[in-house]
Amino acid sequence: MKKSQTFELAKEQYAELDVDVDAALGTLATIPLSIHCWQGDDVGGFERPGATLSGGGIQVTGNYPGKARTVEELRADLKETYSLLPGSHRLSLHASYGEFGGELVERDRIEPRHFAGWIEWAKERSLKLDFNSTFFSHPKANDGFTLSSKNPEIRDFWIEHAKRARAVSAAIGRGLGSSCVHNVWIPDGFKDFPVDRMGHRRILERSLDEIFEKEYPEGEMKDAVESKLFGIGSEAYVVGSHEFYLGYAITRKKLLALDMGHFHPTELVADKLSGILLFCDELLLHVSRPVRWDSDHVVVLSDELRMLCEEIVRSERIGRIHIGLDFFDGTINRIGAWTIGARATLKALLLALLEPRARLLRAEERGDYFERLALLEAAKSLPSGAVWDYYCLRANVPLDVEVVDRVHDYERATTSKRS
Ligand code: RNT
Ligand code: ZN
Repeated sequence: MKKSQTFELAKEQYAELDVDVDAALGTLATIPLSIHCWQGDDVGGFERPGATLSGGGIQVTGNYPGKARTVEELRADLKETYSLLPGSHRLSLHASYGEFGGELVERDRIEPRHFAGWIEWAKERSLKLDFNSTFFSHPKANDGFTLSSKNPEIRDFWIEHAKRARAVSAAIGRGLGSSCVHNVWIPDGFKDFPVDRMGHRRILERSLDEIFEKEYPEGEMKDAVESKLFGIGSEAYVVGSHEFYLGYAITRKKLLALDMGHFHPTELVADKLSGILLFCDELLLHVSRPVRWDSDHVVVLSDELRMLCEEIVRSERIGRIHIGLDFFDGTINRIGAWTIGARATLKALLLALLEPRARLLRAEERGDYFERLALLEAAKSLPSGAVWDYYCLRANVPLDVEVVDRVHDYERATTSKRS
């Protein structure tokens, strides 16, 4: 049977449950993912040749050959990745990925001109960019504190870095005509039980206030703050905890960033959205897959991801929820990793858009929880695969199994040639 026929049959089956498949696909096409640049080179960046991720309580494992070593290689790999994804998506850059022309530009000296090449490149492709300050892989982050450091010299250095990252973000947003989401994540914390929990949090509050003093038009940039439960070396205490940033984001009208790996293992980010959205206008998500800890595994179509996307769709605030990806696996083909994670996220969104929502809601409101459960179970085996395939075909991108050959071809032709 032809793909278009299976799609038509699938549509009929969904229509029986009052689900409008065309409308679902129409909505899906409007949702951009902010693809993280750092899967391409294991969070290395371009500050120094051969830079690797260090410090900051995050880790990449694996030495699969072919990682991007230069900005040109990273751009080529991104181009290949985007060609494997249906829809138009954004790119999330870290400050450490600037083009510094072979010179060592300190983090507190970065300027929009170091990102002009990215802006040009993005413009040519009608791609929009998001940005991140980089508070790790740096000698001034080695003692475990940045913005919440009690040492004013360290603290001021990082405050200046973040101010400049905001200026870069605003330049990006202006240049590309799309507000750039600037995210702040700091690794600050203690390995063992501290005595001055409040002290560091108070310092962080002040540092952030100083960073955000300058206001930029919303159309140019928006700030997000990302919380975390623990990191390697900050097991007992993380300054930027969820409670801290929830309070901060609400009182300062900032975006709260929720990373799926930054909570207790049984906590669901999905459950948090509706509570937070009542008090915060906008959110940033870091879609990730923690395996036992914040391990940043490649995202797959897991229950957690499905539930998250269901809540995004059900909230009816899709336009205000910025969906960023955050995983990095150095043990497998990196273009493959990007593609699997991004496509899994899109699929989860599609499944959520195909939910027989009106019927589910009626069952719930009638108190018929058997019917609610039965419908949720039935929805799992509805022909969403046929809808997804059709969506990919229509967008002129490969089907899931065809991705395998495409990634292997690119590997043979390109990444395997890198030493
Ligand atoms: C770290 C945070 C942060 C980073 C990226 C590289 O735990 O999740 O978002 O992963 O900034
Ligand atoms: Zn994150």
